[in-house]
Amino acid sequence: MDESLETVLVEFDEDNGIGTLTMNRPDALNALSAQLRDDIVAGLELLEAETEGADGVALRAVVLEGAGEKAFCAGADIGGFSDESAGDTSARSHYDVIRDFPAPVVAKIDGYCLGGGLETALACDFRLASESSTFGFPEVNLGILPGAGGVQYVTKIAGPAVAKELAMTGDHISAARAGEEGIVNHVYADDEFDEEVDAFVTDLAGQAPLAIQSIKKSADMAVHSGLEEGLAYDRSLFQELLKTEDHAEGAAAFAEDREPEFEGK
Ligand code: CO8
Repeated sequence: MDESLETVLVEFDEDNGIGTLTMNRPDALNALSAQLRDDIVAGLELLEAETEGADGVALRAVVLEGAGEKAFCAGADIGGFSDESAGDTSARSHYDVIRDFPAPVVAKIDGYCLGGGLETALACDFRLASESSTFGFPEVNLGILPGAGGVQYVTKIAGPAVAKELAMTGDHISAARAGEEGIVNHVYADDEFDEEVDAFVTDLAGQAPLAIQSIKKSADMAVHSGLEEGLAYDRSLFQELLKTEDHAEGAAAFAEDREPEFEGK
């Protein structure tokens, strides 16, 4: 499948189950206009609809990337602040849709990752960055704060001092520093970036999809629940996974000393 929405390109590779969404406003460094935010949601819905109903789980992972050479995303579209829904917190946002999406979403970050762009990356399950990427919350320079959970998430990941430094200074930090602080999972050399990301996502897409879905739910639960509640939730997920064909396949493959072939059943 290859679809072109107004500001997002959508691809699905049936061979490996990997979907790709490309934010496609390179002249504006992929700034999040209302159209782009809507198209990210529409693109994810399209991927989900196109792949459902097949035998097992066809969509195994989604890569979210930015078009052009300079940016993953430079944040909210500054020109569109006053007349659109950038501050509307009532609607289900693209951040919510990414967080709740059944397949893991990997932010492939090559260049600027700022403001709402960093918050978009933080809504993803993984952040993989090229070494020349830069990160920051420049909102303070506009007299606002990162309104889509940026301070909350960075505080949980890296502690309040790092979150306050980013959000109060508006300074950019390097990919290396973002890696040290745990804000990104991996930082790769620029000339190896595409191939390293491909390898990471291909591995992810080959894992048992129902287990992956449960692990996503479990980790997200841990962010906002108490330990007892989280442990009970994990026990119920575990009992469900024990009943799946994927579990039987994983155990059989181990016993037979071969690679498992998971179908998401
Ligand atoms: N919005 C709109 N256009 C942008 C944005 C943006 N955020 N960032 C860059 N552009 C445009 C520029 O205007 C320029 O357009 P043109 O060529 O027509 O003049 C083009 O992209 C290229 O940009 P530059 O020439 O500035 O490129 P540089 O390499 O010199 O600089 C920077 C790159 C450092 C990224 C610089 O463009 C910059 O500082 N951009 C603004 C970044 C910013 O402040 N982002 C935060 C916005 S606020 C936000 O994200 C809040 C989210 C809250 C969500 C709340 C939900 C409830």
